[in-house]
Amino acid sequence: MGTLRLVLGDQLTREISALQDIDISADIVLLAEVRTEASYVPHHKQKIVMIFSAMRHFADMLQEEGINIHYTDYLDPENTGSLIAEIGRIAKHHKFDRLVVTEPGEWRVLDELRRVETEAGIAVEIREDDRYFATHARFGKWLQGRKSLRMEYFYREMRRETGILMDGDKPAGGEWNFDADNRKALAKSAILPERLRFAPDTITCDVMEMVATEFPENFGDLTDFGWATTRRDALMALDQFIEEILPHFGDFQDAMRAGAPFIYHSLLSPYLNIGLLTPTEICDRAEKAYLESAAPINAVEGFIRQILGWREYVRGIYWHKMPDYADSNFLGAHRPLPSLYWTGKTDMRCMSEVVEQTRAYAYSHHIQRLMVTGNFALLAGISPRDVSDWYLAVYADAFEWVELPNTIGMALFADGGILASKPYAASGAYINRMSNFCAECHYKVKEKSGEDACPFNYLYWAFLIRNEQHLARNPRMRMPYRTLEKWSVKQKQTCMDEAERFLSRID
Ligand code: FAD
Ligand code: DLZ
Repeated sequence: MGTLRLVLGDQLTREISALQDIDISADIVLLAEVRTEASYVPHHKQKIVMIFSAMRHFADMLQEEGINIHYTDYLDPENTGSLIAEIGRIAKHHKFDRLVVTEPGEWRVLDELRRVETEAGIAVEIREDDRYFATHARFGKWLQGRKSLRMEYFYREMRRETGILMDGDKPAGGEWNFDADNRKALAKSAILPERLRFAPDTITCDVMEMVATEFPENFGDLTDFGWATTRRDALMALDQFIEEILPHFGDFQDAMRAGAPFIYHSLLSPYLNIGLLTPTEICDRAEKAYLESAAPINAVEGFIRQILGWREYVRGIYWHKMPDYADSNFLGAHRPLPSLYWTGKTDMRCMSEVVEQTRAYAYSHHIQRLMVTGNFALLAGISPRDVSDWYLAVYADAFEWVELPNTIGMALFADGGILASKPYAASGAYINRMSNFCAECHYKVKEKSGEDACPFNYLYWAFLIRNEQHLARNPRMRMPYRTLEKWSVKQKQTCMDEAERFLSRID
């Protein structure tokens, strides 16, 4: 009797644990395009196209190896619409000793798969996902007895343990962290590299047509679709990044520019998150560039920190804090998500730029997510659940294990400081320093109040006033609260009124 092996849309790695001991003569691999996964949030059209096309290419590759595949096409009239029901459907026609699956990246799906045994009457083996540097047990060990869960401490342990960017027991380049060198604004004259984009092949074109018909109301344009959907193309994107872009990554990591969504970022997160590339191979390539003097230490360390540090750390936090983590709302924020997050219609140029780039590419780089759309949501007191659903829907790389801690913990401080030592709240001055958005904005970034003032300015102070009870004792917030101490009650009330007036008219 064979085994049924389920591969999910973000598990497209040939070496995935669910396939490791496959018996080609007896086993069947199931990949299923299902309504439940395609609509638990209204995914960006490009995200659905990328995942379905990559699933179809992956299934073809396995089939070429002689593996038996059961592929459920989205439009198959017999498609039951859910993973569990698809498992049940195939189990009606074949006898299996068990279902083998690598643990999914989302709590919701894990919970569902745990029910297969009772609901589909088939034994289930859920295997660890070994595509990460830290297992759940390893992260759990790091958490034990710790008061401060700062990423930096975890990252250093990961460096020591993996030997990545280490000179014996010392960090390569003499420092653990070169972040201070990585905050340069982009010069007006800087010419940014042309990015490798991939023209849709026949499989991708078929999926694009289907998505345009089946998901017409979903956010996002398909016109500029250029994501890789095979490992071969994803490796080409990695080559281009390492050779042409990585050397500049560090310096301009926080920079933003109108009409330039990518700057020197890698655009590799969708490939990493669906399994076309692995974190180990990416870190190895970046380290090699440093060792061969093809990229400076601040760029390579900054880049590796994102993958070996942040990516592993947020995954650890997610699995150790779920399911309650999703309901975190430390600051009691309840405002519904304004429609401008979907329409891009606003006079705030930074917000309209980021939303429009998101619509065109299903991508924004980290500082745009954190300091523009995230910062606005934080200052405006938008419900963490609404904000989180938006991020989960609109980015090609969005999967809950990585999206949720970034939104709840990093952008919104909704976990009360588990992930960040202080809220990433900033006024218009920060956006002006790191971008050219403000130059042609309807609002004036230098003005603090009044009809023409940049809303980020008064929203910033109103945020501090509103959350004084929660934040004033935070040692890292001492400076702005000292400034606020000098404000009169009337001044504070005027600021709060101005913020409220703006927010009440936002829709
Ligand atoms: P680069 O800047 O080139 O960074 C290299 C790699 O490091 C990325 O590919 C990514 O794998 C990893 N990385 C960088 N920053 C982080 C981080 N904070 N957490 C985890 N990994 C990181 N990232 C996702 O992969 N999926 C998400 O759904 C997601 N949602 C986010 C939501 C918010 C509110 C914020 C503030 C950040 C979010 N991030 C998410 C993290 C980060 O913004 C993206 O990983 C990054 O923008 C992807 O673009 P890139 O590949 O060009 O990254
Ligand atoms: C995101 C996504 C989408 C849009 N569709 C599917 C699908 O039809 N079938 C599938 O197996 N996976 C899909 N995925 C990815 C899953 O949502 C992802 O595997 C879970 O969220 C766990 O991370």
